[in-house]
Amino acid sequence: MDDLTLHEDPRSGNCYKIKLTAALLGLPLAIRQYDILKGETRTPEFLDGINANGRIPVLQIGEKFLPESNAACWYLADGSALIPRDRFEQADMLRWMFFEQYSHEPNIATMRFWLYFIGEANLSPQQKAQMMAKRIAGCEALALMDAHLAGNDWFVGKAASLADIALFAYTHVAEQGGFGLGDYPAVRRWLERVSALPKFVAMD
Ligand SMILES: N[C@@H](CCC(=O)N[C@@H](CS)C(=O)NCC(=O)O)C(=O)O
Repeated sequence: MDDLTLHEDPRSGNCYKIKLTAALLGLPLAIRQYDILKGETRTPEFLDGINANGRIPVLQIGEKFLPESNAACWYLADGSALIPRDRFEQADMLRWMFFEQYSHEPNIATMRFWLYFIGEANLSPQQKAQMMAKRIAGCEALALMDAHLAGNDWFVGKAASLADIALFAYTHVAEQGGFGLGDYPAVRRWLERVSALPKFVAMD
Protein backbone atom coordinates (compact mmCIF):
# COMPACT_ATOMS: atom_id res chain seq x y z
CA MET A 1 0.00 0.00 0.00
CA ASP A 2 1.20 3.58 -0.69
CA ASP A 3 2.28 5.76 2.25
CA LEU A 4 -0.73 6.94 4.24
CA THR A 5 -1.07 10.38 5.87
CA LEU A 6 -4.14 11.56 7.75
CA HIS A 7 -4.84 15.31 7.57
CA GLU A 8 -6.76 15.81 10.78
CA ASP A 9 -7.83 17.78 13.83
CA PRO A 10 -7.52 15.40 16.80
CA ARG A 11 -10.77 16.72 18.34
CA SER A 12 -12.76 15.40 15.38
CA GLY A 13 -14.59 12.09 15.66
CA ASN A 14 -14.61 11.84 11.87
CA CYS A 15 -10.79 11.82 11.98
CA TYR A 16 -10.79 9.33 14.86
CA LYS A 17 -12.77 6.82 12.74
CA ILE A 18 -9.81 6.63 10.35
CA LYS A 19 -7.22 6.36 13.12
CA LEU A 20 -9.25 3.60 14.78
CA THR A 21 -9.66 1.68 11.51
CA ALA A 22 -5.93 1.93 10.80
CA ALA A 23 -5.06 0.83 14.35
CA LEU A 24 -7.40 -2.18 14.29
CA LEU A 25 -5.82 -3.24 10.99
CA GLY A 26 -2.24 -2.51 12.09
CA LEU A 27 -1.70 0.02 9.28
CA PRO A 28 0.89 2.79 9.84
CA LEU A 29 -0.57 6.28 9.46
CA ALA A 30 1.39 9.53 9.45
CA ILE A 31 -0.46 12.52 10.91
CA ARG A 32 -0.63 16.16 9.78
CA GLN A 33 -2.63 18.32 12.21
CA TYR A 34 -4.81 21.39 11.56
CA ASP A 35 -6.81 23.60 13.93
CA ILE A 36 -10.31 23.90 12.43
CA LEU A 37 -11.23 26.59 14.97
CA LYS A 38 -8.49 28.77 13.46
CA GLY A 39 -9.74 28.15 9.90
CA GLU A 40 -6.64 26.16 8.93
CA THR A 41 -8.68 24.00 6.51
CA ARG A 42 -10.01 27.09 4.71
CA THR A 43 -6.69 28.46 3.44
CA PRO A 44 -6.11 28.70 -0.33
CA GLU A 45 -3.35 26.06 0.01
CA PHE A 46 -5.68 23.59 1.71
CA LEU A 47 -8.60 24.27 -0.66
CA ASP A 48 -6.41 24.02 -3.78
CA GLY A 49 -4.19 21.13 -2.76
CA ILE A 50 -5.98 18.96 -0.21
CA ASN A 51 -9.77 19.30 -0.13
CA ALA A 52 -11.83 21.87 -2.05
CA ASN A 53 -14.58 21.21 0.52
CA GLY A 54 -12.43 22.83 3.23
CA ARG A 55 -12.78 20.03 5.76
CA ILE A 56 -10.80 17.35 7.47
CA PRO A 57 -10.40 14.40 7.61
CA VAL A 58 -8.55 13.79 4.38
CA LEU A 59 -6.63 10.56 3.87
CA GLN A 60 -3.59 11.10 1.68
CA ILE A 61 -2.62 7.96 -0.21
CA GLY A 62 0.71 8.59 -1.89
CA GLU A 63 -0.01 11.68 -4.01
CA LYS A 64 -3.82 11.26 -3.93
CA PHE A 65 -6.27 12.85 -1.48
CA LEU A 66 -9.44 11.17 -0.22
CA PRO A 67 -11.85 13.29 1.87
CA GLU A 68 -14.91 11.90 3.71
CA SER A 69 -14.26 9.75 6.76
CA ASN A 70 -16.33 6.75 5.76
CA ALA A 71 -14.80 6.60 2.27
CA ALA A 72 -11.34 6.71 3.84
CA CYS A 73 -12.27 3.90 6.28
CA TRP A 74 -13.46 1.83 3.33
CA TYR A 75 -10.18 2.42 1.48
CA LEU A 76 -8.19 1.17 4.48
CA ALA A 77 -10.43 -1.79 5.27
CA ASP A 78 -11.13 -3.10 1.76
CA GLY A 79 -10.40 -6.84 1.78
CA SER A 80 -10.22 -7.06 5.59
CA ALA A 81 -12.56 -8.59 8.15
CA LEU A 82 -13.94 -5.10 8.92
CA ILE A 83 -16.01 -5.34 5.71
CA PRO A 84 -18.30 -8.37 5.54
CA ARG A 85 -18.01 -10.49 2.41
CA ASP A 86 -21.70 -11.39 2.23
CA ARG A 87 -23.37 -9.11 -0.31
CA PHE A 88 -26.38 -8.23 1.86
CA GLU A 89 -24.26 -7.64 4.97
CA GLN A 90 -21.91 -5.40 2.99
CA ALA A 91 -24.85 -3.26 1.83
CA ASP A 92 -26.32 -3.33 5.35
CA MET A 93 -23.00 -2.01 6.70
CA LEU A 94 -23.22 0.86 4.21
CA ARG A 95 -26.81 1.44 5.39
CA TRP A 96 -25.57 2.11 8.93
CA MET A 97 -22.70 4.28 7.65
CA PHE A 98 -25.14 6.42 5.63
CA PHE A 99 -27.40 6.55 8.70
CA GLU A 100 -24.41 7.78 10.69
CA GLN A 101 -23.77 10.60 8.21
CA TYR A 102 -27.41 11.66 7.84
CA SER A 103 -29.18 10.97 11.15
CA HIS A 104 -26.41 10.72 13.76
CA GLU A 105 -23.35 12.87 13.05
CA PRO A 106 -25.19 16.06 11.94
CA ASN A 107 -27.02 16.05 15.29
CA ILE A 108 -24.70 14.50 17.87
CA ALA A 109 -21.36 15.70 16.49
CA THR A 110 -22.69 19.17 15.75
CA MET A 111 -24.14 19.54 19.25
CA ARG A 112 -20.80 18.38 20.69
CA PHE A 113 -18.94 20.92 18.56
CA TRP A 114 -21.27 23.72 19.57
CA LEU A 115 -21.49 22.97 23.29
CA TYR A 116 -18.06 21.47 24.06
CA PHE A 117 -15.75 23.44 21.76
CA ILE A 118 -17.54 26.70 20.89
CA GLY A 119 -19.69 27.10 24.02
CA GLU A 120 -23.42 27.79 24.15
CA ALA A 121 -22.89 31.47 25.01
CA ASN A 122 -20.93 31.97 21.78
CA LEU A 123 -23.46 30.38 19.41
CA SER A 124 -25.23 32.47 16.78
CA PRO A 125 -29.02 32.98 17.03
CA GLN A 126 -29.39 30.60 14.05
CA GLN A 127 -27.37 27.89 15.81
CA LYS A 128 -29.33 28.35 19.04
CA ALA A 129 -32.59 28.04 17.08
CA GLN A 130 -31.47 24.65 15.71
CA MET A 131 -30.47 23.15 19.04
CA MET A 132 -33.83 21.69 20.04
CA ALA A 133 -34.35 19.96 16.68
CA LYS A 134 -30.82 18.53 16.81
CA ARG A 135 -31.34 17.30 20.36
CA ILE A 136 -34.56 15.50 19.38
CA ALA A 137 -33.06 13.99 16.22
CA GLY A 138 -29.92 12.90 18.09
CA CYS A 139 -32.03 11.13 20.73
CA GLU A 140 -34.02 9.42 17.97
CA ALA A 141 -30.78 8.14 16.42
CA LEU A 142 -29.57 6.79 19.78
CA ALA A 143 -32.94 5.13 20.43
CA LEU A 144 -32.82 3.41 17.03
CA MET A 145 -29.30 2.17 17.73
CA ASP A 146 -30.32 0.96 21.19
CA ALA A 147 -33.27 -1.01 19.80
CA HIS A 148 -31.01 -2.68 17.23
CA LEU A 149 -28.25 -3.45 19.73
CA ALA A 150 -30.70 -4.90 22.27
CA GLY A 151 -30.81 -7.99 20.04
CA ASN A 152 -27.42 -7.79 18.30
CA ASP A 153 -23.84 -7.52 19.54
CA TRP A 154 -22.74 -5.63 16.40
CA PHE A 155 -24.51 -3.50 13.82
CA VAL A 156 -24.03 -6.07 11.07
CA GLY A 157 -23.61 -9.83 11.32
CA LYS A 158 -21.63 -11.43 14.13
CA ALA A 159 -18.48 -9.28 14.16
CA ALA A 160 -17.30 -5.67 14.31
CA SER A 161 -17.37 -3.85 10.97
CA LEU A 162 -16.87 -0.31 9.70
CA ALA A 163 -20.48 0.39 10.75
CA ASP A 164 -19.44 -0.05 14.40
CA ILE A 165 -16.37 2.17 13.94
CA ALA A 166 -18.36 4.92 12.20
CA LEU A 167 -21.05 4.95 14.88
CA PHE A 168 -18.64 4.57 17.81
CA ALA A 169 -16.72 7.75 16.97
CA TYR A 170 -19.32 10.27 18.11
CA THR A 171 -21.50 8.01 20.28
CA HIS A 172 -18.76 7.45 22.85
CA VAL A 173 -18.41 11.22 23.33
CA ALA A 174 -22.13 11.99 22.95
CA GLU A 175 -22.30 13.26 26.54
CA GLN A 176 -20.04 16.16 25.50
CA GLY A 177 -22.93 17.20 23.24
CA GLY A 178 -25.46 16.92 26.06
CA PHE A 179 -26.69 13.42 25.14
CA GLY A 180 -26.68 11.33 28.30
CA LEU A 181 -26.47 7.61 27.56
CA GLY A 182 -28.41 6.50 30.67
CA ASP A 183 -31.50 5.65 28.63
CA TYR A 184 -29.55 3.53 26.15
CA PRO A 185 -28.20 0.47 28.02
CA ALA A 186 -27.61 -1.62 24.88
CA VAL A 187 -25.59 1.24 23.37
CA ARG A 188 -23.48 1.42 26.56
CA ARG A 189 -22.75 -2.34 26.44
CA TRP A 190 -21.83 -2.06 22.74
CA LEU A 191 -19.43 0.83 23.50
CA GLU A 192 -17.65 -1.50 25.92
CA ARG A 193 -17.48 -4.24 23.29
CA VAL A 194 -15.91 -1.87 20.75
CA SER A 195 -13.41 -0.57 23.35
CA ALA A 196 -12.37 -4.17 24.06
CA LEU A 197 -11.48 -4.97 20.43
CA PRO A 198 -7.84 -6.09 19.96
CA LYS A 199 -5.58 -3.13 18.97
CA PHE A 200 -8.31 -0.60 19.93
CA VAL A 201 -6.98 2.94 20.40
CA ALA A 202 -8.78 5.67 22.33
CA MET A 203 -9.48 9.11 20.86
CA ASP A 204 -6.72 11.65 21.71
N1 LIG B 1 -18.85 14.14 6.03
C1 LIG B 1 -17.51 14.53 6.39
C2 LIG B 1 -17.61 15.63 7.47
C3 LIG B 1 -16.29 16.37 7.62
C4 LIG B 1 -16.42 17.51 8.62
O1 LIG B 1 -17.53 17.97 8.96
N2 LIG B 1 -15.26 17.97 9.11
C5 LIG B 1 -15.24 19.02 10.11
C6 LIG B 1 -14.58 18.50 11.39
S1 LIG B 1 -15.34 17.04 12.00
C7 LIG B 1 -14.39 20.18 9.60
O2 LIG B 1 -13.41 19.98 8.94
N3 LIG B 1 -14.79 21.42 9.92
C8 LIG B 1 -14.01 22.57 9.60
C9 LIG B 1 -14.70 23.51 8.69
O3 LIG B 1 -15.82 23.20 8.20
O4 LIG B 1 -14.12 24.56 8.45
C10 LIG B 1 -16.73 13.33 6.90
O5 LIG B 1 -17.36 12.36 7.34
O6 LIG B 1 -15.49 13.33 6.82
